[in-house]
This record gives sequence, structure tokens and C-alpha cells, in this order.
Amino acid sequence: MPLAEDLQHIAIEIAREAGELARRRRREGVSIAATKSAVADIVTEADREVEVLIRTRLTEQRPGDGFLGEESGAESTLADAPATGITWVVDPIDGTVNYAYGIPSYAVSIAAVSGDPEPEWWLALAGAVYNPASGELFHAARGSGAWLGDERLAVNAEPSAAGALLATGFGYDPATHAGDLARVARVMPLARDLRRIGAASLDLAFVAAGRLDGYFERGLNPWDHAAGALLVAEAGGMVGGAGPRRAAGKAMTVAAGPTLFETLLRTALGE
Ligand code: LIP
Repeated sequence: MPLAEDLQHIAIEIAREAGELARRRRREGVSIAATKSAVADIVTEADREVEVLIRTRLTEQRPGDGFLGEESGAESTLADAPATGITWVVDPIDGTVNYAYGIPSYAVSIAAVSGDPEPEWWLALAGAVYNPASGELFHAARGSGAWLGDERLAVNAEPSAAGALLATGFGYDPATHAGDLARVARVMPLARDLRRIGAASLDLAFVAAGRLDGYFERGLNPWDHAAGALLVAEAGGMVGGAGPRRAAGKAMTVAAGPTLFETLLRTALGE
């Protein structure tokens, strides 16, 4: 089996097991373990437990790979760089606030990337985004398309005459809200309506599935977009951001079909 497909297979299997654990813990009741970058930025006991499970399974199956997880940060089994050149970029529960409130829009997001594990430089090889509350598992391997179960995904080629159905998100830090709202005001003339789903990995999966025409957000971390961005690219869409390489990342992440992409990116960046 080609490497990317093998990694996809591992991502799917582990995302399912991890998602079922998250769902079980949700049923038992969620407890907030700590706050992170801001009081609104929470981590639950389940986030930590699910990340440990994912990490344990990856170490069993791919002992030479690196690991970059939301709750444990960057670590690899070797001191400097993973022996295999592959790093797993993992959000154990993306949409933690939805999870804590009982809103069924959260997901386990697992991606395998090669090269420097920075969004600007990495090459995403495989990814899985699993929402255990809906049972939907989105997955992709580089060069083999994006899939929802066994249905092949394609982005919307063109938004309708009524405008684009867009989604966005807001950072946890209140100091960033005014800038994010100004961006929404700039983008709204392109939109028929705007969604705030609360889990970046699902926003991206929905662009891949043609459920959204486009998505934009500032402030994302690598684990929020690693798997979802590959889904969009493999579904025929485009993903980008700011900076000289226009790579998706903290400064900006934009995803859309090829017709809308450039306009949405420039409008979101205020160019
Ligand atoms: C969150 C998201 C959300 C975004 C937040 C945050 P977490 O991830 O995916 O949609 O707006 O900035 O990154 O913290 O739930 O894993």
C-alpha cells in the first residue's frame, strides 16, 4: 500500500477509537480540567485522555514518527526530528467548547505530515476528521481524493447567485474580537449567510463536502487545520493564508472552491 494510504488507514482507525472514547466520556459528564490562553479557552479531562490514547496508538504503530498535539505540544521519539520524517498533528477534541456544552459539533482531527512540522513547510499526506456525535468520518490521502465514508467529496465549483454560504470562527482572546468582527463586516457582501460551527476541522470538512462554499478564520493552531486543509485540497478546493508563502496558519486560514478562493482570501486579509 502507498505510504499516504497506509497513514490514512491508521488515522481513520485511531480517530474512530478516540472519538468513541470522547463520546463515552461526554455521556458520563464533562469536567473542565484547566483554562489555557484565555478564560474562555478550556481543556477538559477528556481532551487529555483522548490525546493520550491517540498518542499511545501512534507510538505502537509508528514508533519513529513525531507528534504535535494540542494538549502536549511538540514531541518526537527522537531528540531533534522524527526518524521517519513524518509527524502526526493531532487535535483530540476540536470544538472543545461545543463538547463542554453538549453541542454535537466536535471532532477528533488526526493528520500525518512530512517535512518540517510547520504549516508553512509541511506536506500533508493523510488525514481523518471524525465527529462521533454524528458518526461522520471524513478522510483523505494525498493524491487519492477526499471521502466521507465511501462517498467521494467535491467542493462547490461556484457559489450560487444568492452569494456564498460561509463559515468563520473567533479567537478566545476578547482583545481579538473587534478585528475579527471588522473582517466579518468586510466579507459579508460576498455571503448569502454566515455560520459559526465552532470546530475548525468540521468547517474545513464541510467546505470539502460542498456543505459550505468557503471558510475563513484568524488564529488557528496547526492541529485545528492540518487534516481539514488536506480534505479541502483533495476535494478540488484551495486553502491558503497570509505571509509570503500564503500558507494557512495563525495569521489567516481561508478555504474555498477555486472560483471563490482568491476573492475571499483578499477580502479576509483586507487587501
Ligand atoms: C477551536 C476551534 C474553533 C476555533 C477556536 C479553536 P479547540 O479549537 O476549532 O472553531 O474558532 O479558535 O481553535 O480549542 O476547540 O480545539
